Amino acid sequence: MTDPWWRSAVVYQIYPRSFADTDGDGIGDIKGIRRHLDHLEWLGVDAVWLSPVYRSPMADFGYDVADHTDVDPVFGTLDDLDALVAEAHARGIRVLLDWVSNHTSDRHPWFVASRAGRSSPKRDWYIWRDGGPGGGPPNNWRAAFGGSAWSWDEPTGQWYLHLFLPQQPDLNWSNPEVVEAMHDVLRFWLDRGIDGFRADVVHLIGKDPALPDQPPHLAERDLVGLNDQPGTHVLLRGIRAVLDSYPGDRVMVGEVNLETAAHLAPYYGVGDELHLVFDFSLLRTPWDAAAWAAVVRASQAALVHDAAWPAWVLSNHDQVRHRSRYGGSEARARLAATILLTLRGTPFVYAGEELGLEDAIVPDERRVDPGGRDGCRAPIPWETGPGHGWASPAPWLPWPPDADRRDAATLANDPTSILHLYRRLLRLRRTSPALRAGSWCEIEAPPGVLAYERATDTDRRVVLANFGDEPVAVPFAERWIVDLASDGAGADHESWAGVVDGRQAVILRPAG
Ligand code: TEU
Repeated sequence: MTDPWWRSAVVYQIYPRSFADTDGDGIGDIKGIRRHLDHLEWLGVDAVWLSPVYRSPMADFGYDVADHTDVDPVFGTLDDLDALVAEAHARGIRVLLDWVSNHTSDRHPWFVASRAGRSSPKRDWYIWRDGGPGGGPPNNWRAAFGGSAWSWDEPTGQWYLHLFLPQQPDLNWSNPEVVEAMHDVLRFWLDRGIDGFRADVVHLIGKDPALPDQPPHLAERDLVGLNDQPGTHVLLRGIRAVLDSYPGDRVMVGEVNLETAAHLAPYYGVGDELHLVFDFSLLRTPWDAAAWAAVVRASQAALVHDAAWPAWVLSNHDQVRHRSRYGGSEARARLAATILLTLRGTPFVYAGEELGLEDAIVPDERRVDPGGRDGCRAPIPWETGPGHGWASPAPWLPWPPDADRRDAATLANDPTSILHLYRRLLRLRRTSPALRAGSWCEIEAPPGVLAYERATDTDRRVVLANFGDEPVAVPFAERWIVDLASDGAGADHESWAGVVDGRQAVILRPAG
């Protein structure tokens, strides 16, 4: 059996609002994505994941879905989306959609019906409860963006649960009608040729039926204990069965926001739950070789089942971009990209990281996200000059720093740019079985250097990443050739001199 495509893929995340605007409203649209497929093909990505493009009141910029089977007019039409899928497929690029599994918009017809009355046939599609003993919320759960996770509905005299905004009521997945309706949403898109989904906070769908209070020591943190429920696994098996009933290795990558790889492993089941589970550990790891090594080791130790293939992430639309997290250093961003794209697992690249973008500085009066995540959602600069290739010179968020020098066109013309580094890394992965599918094994190196080998029976690569600022000698008995250096220094394909420079990563292959 050959490996499914997604095990050797590089997936590129597009936040459609911020990608490219063609109609001049300052908001990115689907036509904008179509216009830049050349960039994606040239870069060499295998698949794109689009953050939500469904009809939405945009309280959470699309993560509040009001119609799962139509496109919001701000992004275009269903025809535009079909055209995008066809054009991407023609270039060998697969398309994943975001499937917002845990909640809908409060304007979704399901919730409108649910809140219409206690005897509504859809009442039980969401999570309604009477007040607690003192008349307050039913329990002490907090919503992700602050405040209680419960809102009072005056006309029907009950509270409804929302782990995110009040405009995002949680679906009741213990109701089989909800399960069926959400499976139908998947089928709608699978029938249209969508290659898979990124499942938003999918670990939250199974809830402890008792809805117990959060233990006080966890009260201000994510609802980890309460969110990691056995019932979720039953639901994930049902979801998996829907995908696997289609040909073509459709994929479900789950956003499971739990602490460690050990928490993530059960979400793969025995190859009968999620195909991939994001590991966000690197997003939380300081700039330290030993800490990075510990993260990768923990993943290796936890994901022991054959079907449990890692999925690595450095940046996304919820977190400060990694170059900003690393103090703005492009050298560090290059080193991190070299690791991301040579680890064992499926890497996810967030649009703009290939340009080395930092978060935008967003003045208070321009902040729009209830979760404070505007900076990493700054528009992508495609060209120099006003508008940077956007149809409107004034997009919905400010441009990222250096937009005039970090636009895609400028960097494409500079073979030493970070954009070319990403492209070379993607090519190298394609041509190296070891990098695509090989084992991962840490090798001994001086402190401050993360060193590992990727190997199959026929191919071997060594990666050395020097997190420090000074050159470090790494003695090896064998002779090695430099496949690629993250800073582009020295001629590639030369014999390796045995020293890795400060803030440099190198990929080596055996000589001869
Ligand atoms: O995010 C889930 C989530 O819990 C976080 O990443 C959260 O946004 C972060 O902790 C706040 O700093 C997913 C989506 O990626 C996010 O954009 C949505 O807002 C959220 O679910 C609700 O759908």
